[in-house]
Amino acid sequence: MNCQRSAELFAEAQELIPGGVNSPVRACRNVHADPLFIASAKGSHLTTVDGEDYVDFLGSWGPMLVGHAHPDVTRAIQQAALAGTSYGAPCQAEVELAREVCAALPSVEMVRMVNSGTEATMSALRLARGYTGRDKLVKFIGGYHGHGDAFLASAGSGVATFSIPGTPGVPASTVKDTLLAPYNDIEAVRELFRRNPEQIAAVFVEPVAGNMGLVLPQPGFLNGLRELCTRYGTLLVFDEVITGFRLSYGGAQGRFGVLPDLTTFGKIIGGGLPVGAYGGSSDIMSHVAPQGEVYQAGTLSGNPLAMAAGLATLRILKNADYDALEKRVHRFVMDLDEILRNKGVSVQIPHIASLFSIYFTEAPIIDFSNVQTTNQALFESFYKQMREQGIFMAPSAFEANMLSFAHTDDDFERALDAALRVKF
Ligand code: HOZ
Repeated sequence: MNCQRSAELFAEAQELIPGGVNSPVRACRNVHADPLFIASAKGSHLTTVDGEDYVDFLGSWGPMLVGHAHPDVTRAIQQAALAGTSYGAPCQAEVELAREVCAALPSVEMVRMVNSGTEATMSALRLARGYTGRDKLVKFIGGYHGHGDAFLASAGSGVATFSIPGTPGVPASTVKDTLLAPYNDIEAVRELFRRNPEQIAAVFVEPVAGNMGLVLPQPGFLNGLRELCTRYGTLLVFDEVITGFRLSYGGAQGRFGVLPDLTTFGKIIGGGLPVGAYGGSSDIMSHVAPQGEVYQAGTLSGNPLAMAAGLATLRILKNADYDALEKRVHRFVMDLDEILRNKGVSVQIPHIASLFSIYFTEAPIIDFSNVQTTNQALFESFYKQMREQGIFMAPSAFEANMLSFAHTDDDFERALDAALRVKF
């Protein structure tokens, strides 16, 4: 594949933007590749500035569940733009999107729109602290909830990808209240509660972990968290920034039947525009200013373009056949697994709904310590050879691939053909 123009732009970008990118993982450093610069995207495909076509398995890290440039979404954005791009005053689309979100998730009676998943989790943490009058939070090792200070202890995503131990700039006093447990380890969480009774404001969890690669919750884990939080008066916060509207229309909570106290959203609810949100019961959400005293604000929150894109996306998803997509993804993963095993490598490909990750290991993946022992050299080799053949995948073993309703059988075939040609 020709990458010459991408390389030129990357060289220029590195003079102007730290690392040449506006978000670390996309720099592809840990797989020793340069990023591809994208000129356009349509459906399940990306076209680079060099005019090369790629099947997109990354989906912009999650938002593109209906595919790129879906005509309904594009039209909604165009119409909204003609009516002005920001008012700093309420608009009807905010109410409509809030109604749609509340209708989709029984645990959410009120929702506040923000501009990113990071903002959503930071705001949810403040609300949980304000509501409970407690300071501590529990998060899971390898779990990622955006780049808010309190969450950057043993975080996943880029923090894991680049093995950043603790981020300079985050005061020790800020993370001292962040308690850590291994993902899927309910006993460890129980112990944290025993040692810190009446001090834990919230347990933050990705109901399916998607930022240490994909790690599925073990049976009983989410229910166990629900029971502990209820017993200790702690808020259970599901970070559904990745899983919201993806695992099912009702998110991971709809799929697993475990209801959190607060939910954070991002990605899909903005239809590819910058949106995040957090929501929960009216009782808890009424503590947010100006109804309550927990302050949180944003000039572009509820932005009319972003609301229009989110609404159009949810309207498509409401009638989408999630089961059919999951079956197609499952078949693809099974075929890929067989192809790779026939090459003599050990591989695990956990998958659920339209998400999957590839780990080169024989050991089952239960938590971040398992992910850390996977073979990174094999991952790098696989990633590069797939990319060279036009398959654009998550550029880190600590991230998940995110497929869409736009992926065709041809796309899957092309990826399987590419995998057949990979040499280890
Ligand atoms: N936080 C994203 C991965 N989990 C990365 C987003 C990006 O680099 O665009």
